[in-house]
Amino acid sequence: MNQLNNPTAQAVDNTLIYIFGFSLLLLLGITLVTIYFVIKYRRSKYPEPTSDAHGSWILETVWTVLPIIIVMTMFWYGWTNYIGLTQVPDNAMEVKATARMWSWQFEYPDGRKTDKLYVPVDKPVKVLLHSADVIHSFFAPAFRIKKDCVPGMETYVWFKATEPGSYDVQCAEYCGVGHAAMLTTIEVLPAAEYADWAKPQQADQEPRGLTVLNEQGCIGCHSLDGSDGVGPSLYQLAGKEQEVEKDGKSIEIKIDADYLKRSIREPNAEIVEGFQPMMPAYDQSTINDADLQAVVDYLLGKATAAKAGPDGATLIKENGCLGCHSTDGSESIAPTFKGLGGRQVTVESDGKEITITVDADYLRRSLLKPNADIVKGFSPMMPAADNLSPEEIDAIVNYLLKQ
Ligand code: HEC
Ligand code: HEC
Ligand SMILES: [Cu+2]
Repeated sequence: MNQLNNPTAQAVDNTLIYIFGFSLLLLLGITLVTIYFVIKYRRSKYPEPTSDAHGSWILETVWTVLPIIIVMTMFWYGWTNYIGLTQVPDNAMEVKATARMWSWQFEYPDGRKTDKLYVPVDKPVKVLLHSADVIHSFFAPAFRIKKDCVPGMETYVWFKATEPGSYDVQCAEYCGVGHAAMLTTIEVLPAAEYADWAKPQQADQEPRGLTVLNEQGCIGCHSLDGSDGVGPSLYQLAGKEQEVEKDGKSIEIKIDADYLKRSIREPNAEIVEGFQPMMPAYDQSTINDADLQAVVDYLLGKATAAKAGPDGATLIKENGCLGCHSTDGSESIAPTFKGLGGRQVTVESDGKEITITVDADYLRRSLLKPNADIVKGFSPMMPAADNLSPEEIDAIVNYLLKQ
């Protein structure tokens, strides 16, 4: 709570100060006048009433009209500022927030998911609030915004941060044993840093094979888009039949990893029909075996698939698993993930107690049908991970097996 000059905080604070200011003024004024009269007209000094007033229309009008004006301005002030909290500026960026026992997940328009809310400074943000289970409440004190997240219903809040920083978000609706831990932050980044954060991470994830092709100048003779140059295009080679000249004879070869490795290490062993034998040989000292493998994987279309796959460590963070499970061995409401692969667990299955060694099947079942086997000593409160794709489930299972 280090900054309050943002629009929503100002709206709420101004209304509060206005109402509180008048209340304080009236409290002090009335108390002081009361004390003054009590002392001044005390009985020892004036045993008999001294005044004989029978009414004053001026006084009555003033003390009726003045309070009406005061409470009506309080209402007007409160009303307009409340409306301001519900009217989202047109240029607002939308983020979907999902509350679940006991974590927050934020989903951005490009599909990216995080457990903290990342936003650029000086940009209005509309947060669409959802709940995956019970009622939670999104409370960001620095922006003076608080709204319930209700299952089956969409609510929203908006805010605009005017200074970079990290601002607390807390669940403000008691939602079970993990409620107090249902904390996260709004990370407000300077515009340039946010753009950096939001840009697709393509550059970093370029497959190694492609990097080698560029670095070694292969692209000077080979295209990657299907057009032939000095050498044949390296586009979609996997499984292709290639006419080559080998020992003076023309034969047909099916392109596979061995053939590709040979084409690079000894390009003159087989010459592709229609091309000159002018490709230089690349030996171990130029392209080592690991890079050769990376190039071959890339040319066979394997590298990209492996790279783009979801990552288990990120998935368990994004999907709120760490709201209940730990990775450091500590246990409260749910078993820890530490040492899970190969662990012996005692579970209750159809009312019987059985001991199981944790393997991929068991983990998959735990995720998709968490109530089929209940780990002994814990309550059946794990939600089914049925919002995850099969690839994501696999990635999580592989990750958990290695814990
Ligand atoms: C000076 C131009 C040149 C350079 C540089 C070059 N090549 Fe070649 N490459 C060729 C030619 C010409 C052929 C076809 C004749 C042959 O088979 O040797 C060829 C054939 C190939 C083939 C067989 C393609 C097929 O369709 O069967 C592969 C694979 C290949 N090159 C990969 C590479 C890689 C990887 C590099 C970089 C490490 C590279 N080339 C660098 C000229 C080049
Ligand atoms: C609301 C709390 C909660 C959340 C969120 C949660 N779990 Fe669980 N999980 C539990 C509890 C409690 C158990 C033990 C009882 C049972 O077996 O159902 C459990 C059991 C498991 C088990 C079996 C563990 C063992 O020791 O045999 C696995 C695996 C698991 N959870 C993975 C996950 C993953 C992955 C996620 C995120 C997609 C997740 N859980 C989200 C509460 C939770
Ligand atoms: Cu909550």
